[in-house]
Amino acid sequence: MRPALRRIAVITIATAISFATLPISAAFADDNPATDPAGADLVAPTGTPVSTELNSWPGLEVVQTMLVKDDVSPTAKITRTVGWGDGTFSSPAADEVMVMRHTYAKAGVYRPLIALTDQAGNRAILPLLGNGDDGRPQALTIAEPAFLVYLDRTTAATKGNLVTVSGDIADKAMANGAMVTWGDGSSDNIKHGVERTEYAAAHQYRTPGQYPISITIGHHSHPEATRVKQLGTVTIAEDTTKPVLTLAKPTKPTEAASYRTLTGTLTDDLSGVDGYAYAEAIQQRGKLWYSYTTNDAGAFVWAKAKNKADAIQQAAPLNLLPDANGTWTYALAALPTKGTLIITGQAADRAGNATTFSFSQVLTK
Ligand SMILES: [Ca+2]
Ligand SMILES: [Ca+2]
Repeated sequence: MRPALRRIAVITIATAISFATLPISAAFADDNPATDPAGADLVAPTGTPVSTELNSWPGLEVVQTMLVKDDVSPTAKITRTVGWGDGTFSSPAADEVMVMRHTYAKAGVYRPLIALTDQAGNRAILPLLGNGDDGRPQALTIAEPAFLVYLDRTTAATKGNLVTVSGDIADKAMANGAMVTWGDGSSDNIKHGVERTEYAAAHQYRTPGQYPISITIGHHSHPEATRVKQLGTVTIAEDTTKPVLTLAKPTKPTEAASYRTLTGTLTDDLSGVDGYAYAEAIQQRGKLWYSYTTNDAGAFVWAKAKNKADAIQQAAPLNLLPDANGTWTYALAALPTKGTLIITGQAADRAGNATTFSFSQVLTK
């Protein structure tokens, strides 16, 4: 124990942090003569951080905990004063594991200190957050979250099309996830990993209009605390035009073999064709009706039906997938035969505008 050196250190720190509210006598209290009788309390209490918050937002309460012990004085007799570094001080309850709460009003980098004094007046002034890897007192950074590094989003779309928001949330003091609010009453939670903070979300609007989009995040250790970032509006345009769905008539339309591969077009001028599109094929052979459908084994066959309505009902919907040019093809696994071939089709654009076609042809060979 080197009381003289400790006193100098105490005075230096106390001066640096303007520990003005501490009684001056306390700063010298551990400068007792080394001639104290054996068993006297000569050692100042210790304070070990248990859990610390190193990042937070202005106006949000931070919680720091510290284990406080002394070699002689009981825990309840150790006095404590916290200097938060923003000009305010507090005297937390004298628990062994001491919970300290403070709300910083302003952004800044703070290095809070704590003074622990035992019954004999030995006092230690310690960094409240302990020392970092560099041996220096750890700092607490209070800042509004620079949480949104904005990357990309849709600003205009046609009804039915997906509006996307994607970016990177760059803040250590953020939630495990964030939420996109689309402005039409709906929202989507965004999940991301501990290290990766990229986010992406997509939404489909039902009604044309202008919608404000925002991102909300919560603090990682205070989920109830949120910050909202307005991203601006997206404009959704109406689409009232039907898609165009056609079936190409074969060059030899009366020959069954011409229908080995059906082909046609599916296009839409606005929202796009990814609503739904399918065709169905039935056939009348004399008085009998057949439908192109699957059997119990899952293979496509021409199956006998009771009547025309039954044939329509049991016909399999054949999905039509247009390529980038709007051309679709569909290969039939089984050819029709002589008789009347009826092919119908239905499609809708992304906005829900529907269209149909009906094709009828007598096959003679
Ligand atoms: Ca002591
Ligand atoms: Ca359309």
